Amino acid sequence: MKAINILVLLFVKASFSISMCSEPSCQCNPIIQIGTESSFNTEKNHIVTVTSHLQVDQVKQIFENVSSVLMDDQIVRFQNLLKLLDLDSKPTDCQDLQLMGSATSGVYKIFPTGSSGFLVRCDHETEDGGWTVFQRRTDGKENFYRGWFDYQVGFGNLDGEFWLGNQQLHMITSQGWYELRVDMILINGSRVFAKYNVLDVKGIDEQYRIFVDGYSGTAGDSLSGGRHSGHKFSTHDRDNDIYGASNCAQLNHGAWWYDSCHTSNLNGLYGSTEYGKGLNWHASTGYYQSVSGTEMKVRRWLHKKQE
Ligand SMILES: [Ca+2]
Repeated sequence: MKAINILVLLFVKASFSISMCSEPSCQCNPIIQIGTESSFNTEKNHIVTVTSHLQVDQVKQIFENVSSVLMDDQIVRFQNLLKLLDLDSKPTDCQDLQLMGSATSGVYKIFPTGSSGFLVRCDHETEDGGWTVFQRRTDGKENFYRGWFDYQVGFGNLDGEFWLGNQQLHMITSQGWYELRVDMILINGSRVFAKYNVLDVKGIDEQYRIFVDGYSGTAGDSLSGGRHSGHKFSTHDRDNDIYGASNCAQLNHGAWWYDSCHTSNLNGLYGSTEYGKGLNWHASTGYYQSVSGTEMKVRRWLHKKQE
């Protein structure tokens, strides 16, 4: 496809805010200005500058008219603008909450597609924020050696240690393209992270199989590649691993996307120095050390285009 460089500038009046616009009489009065470079063809020039009392439907129409020539990041910006204008929309993840004005990390309710809503922890501090946290270990107070159902629906305390739930993770990551970030604290206190451009967690029919790719970071890669990506989730009472001789979740006191068995085990036994049973991230800890803190989080980088 011919590369088209379009400068899209979206301005929203300073007076515009979600809270003000909750009033029925409120005039949101958004101003949208779209500047173009010469390569943007004349057919689309009628939207070069739009400054009016646009309604959501009008903006959607503009979006539909130009979406075929927009780059991915520009589509995201347009979708974000639509969310700001659509006062009836509900946040589908922590990134939506951030776009709606939430700036403080904490516990919020989100409404992923097809869900009636559930509480999550949002991280609005790390790397520009907008992260939906699905796993957290801080002090070892929560029991993570749990069975299939607990991992399916989630457990723990969103202000402390928790697993959000495989079903919830699947619902969130099914909404678009998501990236994954794993933040860890080593026993010497230093912080490391592993980030992956792509995360996909399948549903119950595939036993919450994970796909993860595109590593960057400081922790080393202990999750993508053949050891975990492409594998089903296993718990001590459901052996979905490929190790015929035994159950990896039982062997490693955890619950994870094991093959036969792991290079990471962040749901393992907190503080353990026993081989393979601790909160191992092999590239950082090897198999005999645990990390002392973890947070696993996802962030959308592109909505799936409307079918
Ligand atoms: Ca097995």
